[in-house]
Amino acid sequence: MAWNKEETLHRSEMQALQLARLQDTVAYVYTHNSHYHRQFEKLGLKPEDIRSLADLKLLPFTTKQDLRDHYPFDLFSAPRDEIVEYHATSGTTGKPIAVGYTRKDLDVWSEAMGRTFTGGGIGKGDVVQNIFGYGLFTGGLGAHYGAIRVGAGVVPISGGNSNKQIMLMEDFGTTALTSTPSFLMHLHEVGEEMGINFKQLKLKRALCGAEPWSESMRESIQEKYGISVCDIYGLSEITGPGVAFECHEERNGLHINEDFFYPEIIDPQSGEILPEGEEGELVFTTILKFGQPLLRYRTRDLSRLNYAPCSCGRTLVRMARVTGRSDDMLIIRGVNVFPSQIEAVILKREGVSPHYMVIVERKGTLDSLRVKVEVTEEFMIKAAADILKGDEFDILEDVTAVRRKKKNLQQDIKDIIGISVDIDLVPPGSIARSEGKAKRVEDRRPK
Ligand code: DLL
Repeated sequence: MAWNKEETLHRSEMQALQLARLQDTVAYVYTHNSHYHRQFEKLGLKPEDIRSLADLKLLPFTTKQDLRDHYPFDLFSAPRDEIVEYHATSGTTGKPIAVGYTRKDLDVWSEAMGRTFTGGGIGKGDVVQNIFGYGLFTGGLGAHYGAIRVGAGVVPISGGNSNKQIMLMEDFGTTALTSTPSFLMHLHEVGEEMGINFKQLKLKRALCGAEPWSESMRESIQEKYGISVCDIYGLSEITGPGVAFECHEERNGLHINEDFFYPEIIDPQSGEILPEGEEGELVFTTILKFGQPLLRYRTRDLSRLNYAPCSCGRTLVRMARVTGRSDDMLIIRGVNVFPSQIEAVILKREGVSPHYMVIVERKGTLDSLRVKVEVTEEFMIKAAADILKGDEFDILEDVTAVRRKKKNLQQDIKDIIGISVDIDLVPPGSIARSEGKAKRVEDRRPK
């Protein structure tokens, strides 16, 4: 059963609603945001030119770079005093991307998440242990609002702290989990070591998302916990979680809340709109958003659309599980990381060169990052001279210098990307040079 009647509209009713909202949005950003106003002028476009949904293709794309260039608030359309909540996410270099919500935006977000919880079979009477991080990340608060909207009881434990997670599951009688899939895999491992049999707890369901994952990982989590798991998708720029969700009845594609977020699939190279069913880059236009509405936002996520109504009764268009990205963004334990952020730190440091490699590995069930960086000739000469001076004390000094350099780099990178990395300092020239585009990432995670 759907949460809201908009989820089951006839296609023609949905399209009428979408067009009305799109036209309002276009008029609103044209009059309220100078970036979009300028873009319209450049294209010789007026809001009245958008007469049908097909006219969407006349509108300019918005990219992560646009958000970065207008950091923090220049893409907001609402006045600052109407913004009641802020979040932020990784940009491609040092600065994050900021997003802001008006009261009405929070209401729409909660509604989108209410549908997501209902789709996942979670509602009144459930105890939801919300493992998504609270803070600037949208996962924690987004899931929190959704749980409250459907009348479930929410335990706002946030991420980490495996022992306490397990204790609360037992003591509070948790029935539903909201988490990144990788953390649930990890938590199970910890629980097993403690002799916990998760199947004897009251757990029934989970909503997982915020990172790419596979059908086999779903099966594994379901089997380990004895629960049913739905995939949920979203991104901060559009709203956070709640852009699309699977229904527990079918679990065959994610229903997009398309009366709030209008989807298109484009060819990532040419920008052309692709026909239904073809894989390409997902693009969203927010059609009921006031703080920071975005036109044709390029998500870089690869997926497909399916307009056939679902046997669950919902008519919302479905997107296929996200299979990858058309850029180099990595998602490590739910945290978005761009190699360029790491590069920005390396370029600022003395003693290391811009030759580096980011290695993604899976240790046990958790993903980890290792950064291999070449030190400079000068650093080597200085280190060698220290060693050649001969006595043990100098060698120790040198070891300390290397250790200090590693530690500083580690801290700087953590400050920017938010997670710890291992650093390998290697001699100049030891990282393979490529002839074309430099290969900066080696993803050793099992597929
Ligand atoms: O990850 C919002 C979210 C929170 C979604 C909790 C689901 C659950 P960001 O941090 O802005 O927002 O990261 C957005 O994460 O563009 C995708 O690349 C990826 N992503 C999110 N959900 C999924 C998913 C949140 N179910 C970026 N499958 C997106 C694959 C996902 N990738």
